[in-house]
Amino acid sequence: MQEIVLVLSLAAIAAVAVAFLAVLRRLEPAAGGGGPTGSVDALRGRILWGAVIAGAAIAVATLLPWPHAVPAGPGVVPVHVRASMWAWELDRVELPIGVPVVFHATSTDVNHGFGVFDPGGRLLFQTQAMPGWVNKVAWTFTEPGRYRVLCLEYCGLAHHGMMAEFEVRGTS
Ligand SMILES: [Cu+2]
Repeated sequence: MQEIVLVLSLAAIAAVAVAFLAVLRRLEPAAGGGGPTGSVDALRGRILWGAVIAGAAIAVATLLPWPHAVPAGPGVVPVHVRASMWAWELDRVELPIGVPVVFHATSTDVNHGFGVFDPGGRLLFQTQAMPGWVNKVAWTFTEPGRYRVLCLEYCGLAHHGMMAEFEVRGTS
């Protein structure tokens, strides 16, 4: 499903780009080109293409590593997360340090935001917990301690009380 959405999005982006380029090609050069207006147009064009290239570079750099592969295999610890108004169910509450952990998050009712906070209260990562869908998010813990799960998507009256905890311990 996500691959279909990606392909459709890329096709739509390509269609918009083709239309944009077709309009650019049909534009007539400024009257009396070469004069002051021509140089302003040339500068505008350089700024536009500079912005396009910078935007593409920033988008790619912030999406790395690509393509967001979720680790799998015998060394990976799976944790199944089920959200419902207004509680979290995790099938493991003790997790190891230094090993990839993959959280499989889903919901039994409405959308919830699965957010994991370190012992200092800093948000480490989050994903949506959605009914009828499993979102996977991978994390390798580096510090022991008690971590908290909070809901980051408003889901009703007791949303603020929707929390859980798990312990991260060294493997030795
Ligand atoms: Cu909520």
